[in-house]
Amino acid sequence: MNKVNILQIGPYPEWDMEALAKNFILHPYFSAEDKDAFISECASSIRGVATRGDLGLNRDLIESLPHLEIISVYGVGYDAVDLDAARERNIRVTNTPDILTKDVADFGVAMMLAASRGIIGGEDWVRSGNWSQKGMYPLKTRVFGKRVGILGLGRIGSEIAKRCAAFAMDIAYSDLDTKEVPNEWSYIKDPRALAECSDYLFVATTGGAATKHIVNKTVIKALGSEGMLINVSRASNVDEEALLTALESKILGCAALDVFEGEPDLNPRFLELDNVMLQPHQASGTIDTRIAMGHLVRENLEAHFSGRELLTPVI
Ligand code: 8YV
Repeated sequence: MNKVNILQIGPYPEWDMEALAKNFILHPYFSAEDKDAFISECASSIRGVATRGDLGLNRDLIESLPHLEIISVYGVGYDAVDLDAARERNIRVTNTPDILTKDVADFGVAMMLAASRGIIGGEDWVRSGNWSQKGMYPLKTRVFGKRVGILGLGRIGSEIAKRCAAFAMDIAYSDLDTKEVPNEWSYIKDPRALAECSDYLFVATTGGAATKHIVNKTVIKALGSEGMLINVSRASNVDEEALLTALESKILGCAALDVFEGEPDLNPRFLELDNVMLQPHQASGTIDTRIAMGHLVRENLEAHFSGRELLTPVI
């Protein structure tokens, strides 16, 4: 296979960049100072794009690449890729599903446990000397046996539910339709009604227009002053303004968030709050998973340019 020119939208781990550069000519868009000049210089040679779930590829960039054939996403979420623009040009799009599911579920449950049991604050209490000076750390919130609501019982939502079931928690879920699940899990179609009967509400839906602000002011209020919202999906699924106002006024008890509007430059109001756990979009961030994600990105590109079937096509 002659080396094909690939536009790389965002950095990958070093090992992935080296592996990609073995079979492709990489054009690092992320390090270009003048991005427009960079694109006009390489646009005519670009046949593939390597991007990330949090970065995607918008219509302007797609339209600026006349010979683009495939967009390979490092991530399961492709909501940041303009699929309509890709379809109009029969451009293929791939993602990296399944291989990150369990790590993302682990991380969501870890955030629930860490925020409820004050694990980060506890570490601080010890390191700051408060334990010896002020005595025992304040008591925190029990997790096992509580009620969990899962918004979006897809691959990640199902794995979160399984893990919570192991904590003897009551499981309820909302999705477009009922799913094949254990009898004791209940289906509640309406997100507000689901929030109303949940102590913990996990947001595990895909991102995009269809689920934008599915967690709105009413849903947040229904979750209530004792409730916790946990988001390991996309910030766009939550009305962030309503969330901030509810956390500031304690209408909502607390939140544990891995994704933010405008990340990594999140709204500074979050930094003022003591009832929110903030994480840097790392739910799939394990070496094992990222190696597998990089591998799948390359395999999809190599398959396409070798005329073989794509491994994980979106379109
Ligand atoms: C990112 C994600 O792709 O899988 C997704 O959709 O959002 C993440 O796994 C990853 O953080 C790389 O940026």
